[in-house]
Amino acid sequence: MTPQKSDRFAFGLWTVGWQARDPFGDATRDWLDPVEIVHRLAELGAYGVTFHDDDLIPFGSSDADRGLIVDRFRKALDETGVVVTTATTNLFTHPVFKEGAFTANDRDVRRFALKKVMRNLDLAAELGAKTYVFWGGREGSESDAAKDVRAALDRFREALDFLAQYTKDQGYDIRFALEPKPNEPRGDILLPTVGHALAFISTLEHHEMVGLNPEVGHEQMAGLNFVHGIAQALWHGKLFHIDLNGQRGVKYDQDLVFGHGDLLNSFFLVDLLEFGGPDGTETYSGPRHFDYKPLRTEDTDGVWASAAANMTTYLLLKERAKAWRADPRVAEALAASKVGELSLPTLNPGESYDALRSEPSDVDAIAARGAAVVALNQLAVEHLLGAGK
Ligand SMILES: [Mn+2]
Repeated sequence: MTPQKSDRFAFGLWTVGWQARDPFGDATRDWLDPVEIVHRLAELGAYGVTFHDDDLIPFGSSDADRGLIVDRFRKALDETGVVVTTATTNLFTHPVFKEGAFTANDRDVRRFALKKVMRNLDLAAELGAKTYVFWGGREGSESDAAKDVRAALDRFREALDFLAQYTKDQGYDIRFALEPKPNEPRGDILLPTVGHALAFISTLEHHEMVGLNPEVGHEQMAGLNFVHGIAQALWHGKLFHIDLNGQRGVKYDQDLVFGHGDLLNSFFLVDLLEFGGPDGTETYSGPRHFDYKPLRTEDTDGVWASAAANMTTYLLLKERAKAWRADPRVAEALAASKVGELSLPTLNPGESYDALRSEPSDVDAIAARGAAVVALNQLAVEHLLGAGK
C-alpha cells in the first residue's frame, strides 16, 4: 500500500500545514514551511500540492517578498517532481471578507475580491494548475433580512462570468470548480450543496468551463449521501475535482482523515471513482485531493502519519472494491437485485401510448418480489472487513 505518483494523490498546503487553531483554542503546532511540506509530501508518495494564495504568500507581502517565496516554492517543486494541480483564493480569513466576498453587500469588498482572485489566477497558471477552486465560505448570512439572496446570486454569477472571461482572455488552460458547503463559517452559505451548485452553473456565461469540487464532509454535514452527489455530478459531466475527507454525521465540519467518518460510503465512493465507468474503468481522472485537517491533538509526527493514513485508506478501499467486484457472489447478488436492469430503457423503441396502456400488469405478483438488497450490502461489508473471498 505504498502510494505512487500514478495514484494522483494531492494535498492542500492548509491541510498538513494547519496549526490547529480553533474557535476555542490557540494553535497546538508550529508553522510548517511550504517548502518542507512539498518535500515531506513527495517522500510519502504524493503527486500534487494545492494552495490558497495566502497559504503560500502571506496577505500583504511586498512584491519583493512574493517573488522570493514563489522562487523557493518553485525550486521545491522542481526538486521533488510534485506538481501544482489546483489553486484557490482565500476570500474568508481577512476581516474585509466578514460579510462576504463576491456577494458582499459592500461593493468595494466585491471589487477587492475580484482583484485578489485575478492575481492568484496568474500565479496558478504560472505554476501549471489546471483547476481553480471557488469555495465561498463567507458568501452567506446569519439573517434573512441582511442578504438579498437573488441579488447575491446575480453578483456571484457576475464574478464567475468575469473571472472566466479573464481566464480565457489570458489564454490560461484552467477550469473552475465550485465547492459547495451548507454552513460554517457563515450561518448559511450560498450554493450549499452539489445540487444547488449544479443548477447555478447552468446559468453561467461560460458554463462549460465551470464544474464542481464536492467535499465528502460538506455534503454529509447536510445529511446527504456523498456517493449520490458524486454520481449526479458525473452524470452532468461536472466532476472537475474532488475533496476527500471524513465526517461523522450532521455537525461542525470535522475534516477527518478520509475513511475516518462513514467508511461504507467511502468504500462505495472509491468504487464509483475507480471502477464505475464502462467495463470497470475509472469515472474520474483528476487528482485524488485530500482536504482534511490533522487532529488538533497531534504533534508534527502525527501530522505526517495522518497524511499517510489518507492515502493508505484510499488504496485499501480501492483494493477491497476491486475484490468486491470480482466476487462471483457479488455478481449473483447484483443480478438478484436487478441493478443492471435499471440500464434498460423503461419504454420499448417507438412504443405507442396504447401499447403501454394495454399491457397487463400483475401488480400483486410484482409487489411480492424481494429486492435482495441486504445480501448485496452485506457482501460489501464483508469485503470491507477483509472477509471477502
Ligand atoms: Mn471541510
